[in-house]
Amino acid sequence: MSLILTEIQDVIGTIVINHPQKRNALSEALIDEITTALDQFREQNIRTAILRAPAGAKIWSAGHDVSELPNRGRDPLGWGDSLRILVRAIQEFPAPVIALIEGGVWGGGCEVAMACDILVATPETTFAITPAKLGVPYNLGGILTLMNMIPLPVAKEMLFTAQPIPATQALNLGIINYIKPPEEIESFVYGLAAHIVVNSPLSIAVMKEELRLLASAHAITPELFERIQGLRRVVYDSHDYHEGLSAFREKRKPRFTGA
Ligand code: LCV
Repeated sequence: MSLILTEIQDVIGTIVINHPQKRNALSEALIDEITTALDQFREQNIRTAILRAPAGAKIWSAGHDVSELPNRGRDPLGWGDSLRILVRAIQEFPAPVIALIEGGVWGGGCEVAMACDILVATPETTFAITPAKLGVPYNLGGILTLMNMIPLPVAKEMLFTAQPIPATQALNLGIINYIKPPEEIESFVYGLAAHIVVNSPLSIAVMKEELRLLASAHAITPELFERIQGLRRVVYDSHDYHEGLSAFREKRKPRFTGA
């Protein structure tokens, strides 16, 4: 059974993440379908892609599929992790990707939404960044995304509390471009796409790539990289990481000890 739906209208392609039973948790299978759809859109010269959940969804995405996170001792968010593959596929897609967001966006779902080029959300949308809830060592790419999008004190608050922020706050922070009511969001987003697709796709593709390269152009020494990876390793080797995953699977509150 397909976990997404796709639709093409002229040069606008839509991907609907459609696995409500698991609240659109981003499993490897689901991500594989999205990246395959993006590859097809690329071949079909799609000039704007729209990534959304079904109309009226209460959860846009519950984030990483926690049941697929590796056990203690292995980096859960490494380069080859499927969520990172999806983030790169969106960032490297040679046309704008608009996130049409309804409902809660959790953990890795925030990274996927923030990888999109333009974000439009309904008033009920919330964003929660959750690694601390699970005992997960957040990766450098994820941290950098936050640092590029959110003022540092807010990024810290979101990371440390793991509590959702409302759409109005996300708008004030510039994380999202617009808030639109559910009955208007679709026509608004397709109207935005219509403005994009009449412009030069080559010019847009190059500007998107320029922005991606410049936004990630942070000098980092081997020593700094190894130090951060060493710090992260302490977390994914820890009892806390094991406890976070166990608690999620057993549907109970975690008892973190800091060890
Ligand atoms: C697998 C799920 C999930 C899920 N995975 O429905 O960025 S990081 O570091 O944090 C990264 C590692 C990450 O992204 O981690 C995931 C972060 N996500 C969360 O913390 C959200 C976890 N989910 C929830 O809190 C709730 O499910 C929400 C509030 C999204 C929806 O609540 P609701 O009452 O509507 P249920 O909790 O009953 O979930 C329905 C089914 O979806 C599964 C969940 O286990 C349940 O499965 P069963 O029907 O088999 O019991 N599910 C939800 N989220 N991230 N599975």
